[in-house]
Amino acid sequence: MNTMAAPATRKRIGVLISGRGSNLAALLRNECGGDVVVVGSNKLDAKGLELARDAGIDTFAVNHKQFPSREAFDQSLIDELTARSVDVVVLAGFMRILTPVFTDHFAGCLINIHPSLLPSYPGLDTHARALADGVKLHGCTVHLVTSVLDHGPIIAQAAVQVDDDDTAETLAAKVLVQEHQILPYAVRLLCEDRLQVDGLRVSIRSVGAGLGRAVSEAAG
Ligand code: NHR
Ligand code: GAR
Repeated sequence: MNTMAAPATRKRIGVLISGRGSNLAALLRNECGGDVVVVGSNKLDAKGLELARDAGIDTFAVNHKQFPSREAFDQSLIDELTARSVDVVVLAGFMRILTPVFTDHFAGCLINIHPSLLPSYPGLDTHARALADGVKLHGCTVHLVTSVLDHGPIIAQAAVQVDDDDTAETLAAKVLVQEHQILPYAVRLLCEDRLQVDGLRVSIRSVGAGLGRAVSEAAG
């Protein structure tokens, strides 16, 4: 009898951006457990859209200003993403707050890279705020997105030291290097169904845990 579990199909990933797309590039450079099939933006001129097109990836842009409400904008994003049968959505420098219309639709398959060590510094302008507070450690967080801004279950974090001569720009550059490490890692965990979520706590199942169970069950 064949006790091998069927290989799971690769997840179809949609990435939402608003700007240059360096985190998108990190996803394309690294194995992240799935395939980036579409990149969308609320900014028609986002540099990251060009990067995606150059890589042969489908793109769309929807100008949020052309919608009567945040909910209507969110619904158009859902329509674009579901038209491409996306399983996982990654916010990679996406700058529009999403309503429950969107976060409920993609609950559990939606993640964000945020440039601070959450729960410190949710929201915008994180590097300048961290410097002004005199913190000695700063960093980035990948979390599952819920309707509460920058407050979903944390999947991965990385810290950097704040040096005396850091400016918001030098600090952002140091944090960005870490973002490019932890985002592909976290997307891979999500795509491989390895996240176990209990309230705000996320634990990571070891590789093959599911396969081992499937094999032992099949073997009786
Ligand atoms: N939506 C929900 N519901 N939950 C989260 O955790 C989200 C989210 C949407 C985006 C990214 C986030 C970040 O990592 C993100 C997380 C935009 C703003 C913001 O204030 C805040 C946080 C984040 C993204 N946006 C303004 C707005 O009115 C517009 C700002 C601008 O265009 O520059 O939407 O930090
Ligand atoms: C990244 O630093 C990301 O963490 C941040 O924007 C930058 C996007 O860079 N996200 C937010 O501030 C979300 N509010 P990228 O376009 O080069 O990936």
